[in-house]
Amino acid sequence: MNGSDLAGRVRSGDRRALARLVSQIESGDPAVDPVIATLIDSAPPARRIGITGPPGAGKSTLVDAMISEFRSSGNKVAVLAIDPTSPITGGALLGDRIRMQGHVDDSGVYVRSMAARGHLGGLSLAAAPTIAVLARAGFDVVLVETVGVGQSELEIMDHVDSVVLVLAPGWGDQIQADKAGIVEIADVFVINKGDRPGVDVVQRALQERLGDTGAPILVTTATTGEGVPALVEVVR
Ligand SMILES: Nc1nc2c(ncn2[C@@H]2O[C@H](COP(=O)(O)OP(=O)(O)O)[C@@H](O)[C@H]2O)c(=O)[nH]1
Ligand SMILES: [Mg+2]
Repeated sequence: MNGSDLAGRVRSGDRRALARLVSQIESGDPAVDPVIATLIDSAPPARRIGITGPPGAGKSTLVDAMISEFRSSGNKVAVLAIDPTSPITGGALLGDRIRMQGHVDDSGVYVRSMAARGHLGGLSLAAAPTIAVLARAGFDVVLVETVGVGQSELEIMDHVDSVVLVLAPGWGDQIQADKAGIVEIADVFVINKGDRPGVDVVQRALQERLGDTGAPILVTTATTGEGVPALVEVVR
């Protein structure tokens, strides 16, 4: 298959072609560069939404609930889940896949995991073209989940249209510290685990930090889906 054939197949929604292309990107194969260029030239990107925040805040659960919400209005959704704690594909990545398992039989949903370690030249070198490709592969929305801790995770957020920072009760101090600078790059703020005590503490810490920037602060309970329609309304 030549490059333009592969690009055409990816655009038409051929999942096997898409999976192959992403694997080639991950392995650093330079042969894919013209294919990516063709895809980028072929169409404007789908809506790209970054979901970031500390480990355990409920990002993957929230992504799963967002998928359901997007699907209920007929949108096709691709997910790129990136986990820096996983050496290859184990650990939390497996958990993320299980969390999004409810959508495996849905042809309108595509979930791809990517381990953060082991990418020559840095994670965003593989993530950026993958996001570009997913955004031209027949989906309406691309959700990118990263753990908001390191510099490379932050860099990935340069490649999305909108950044959602997910926090949970107990993470108020994280807002003050924020060594990575994630608060600056986020457009939308979510306090997840709305069913747990301490939402108001995080809310106040966020309001103090954000001042009157007008950035939306939403409360969700990802496990029940509460607040998720409002979130999707803001980011779509
Ligand atoms: N009580 C409660 N637990 C939640 C909520 N959202 C996620 N969790 C739980 O929090 C844990 C971490 O969730 P996960 O989505 O893996 O977080 P991630 O590391 O940010 O991706 C899991 O046990 C989830 O079931 C929520 O809204 N309420
Ligand atoms: Mg996760």
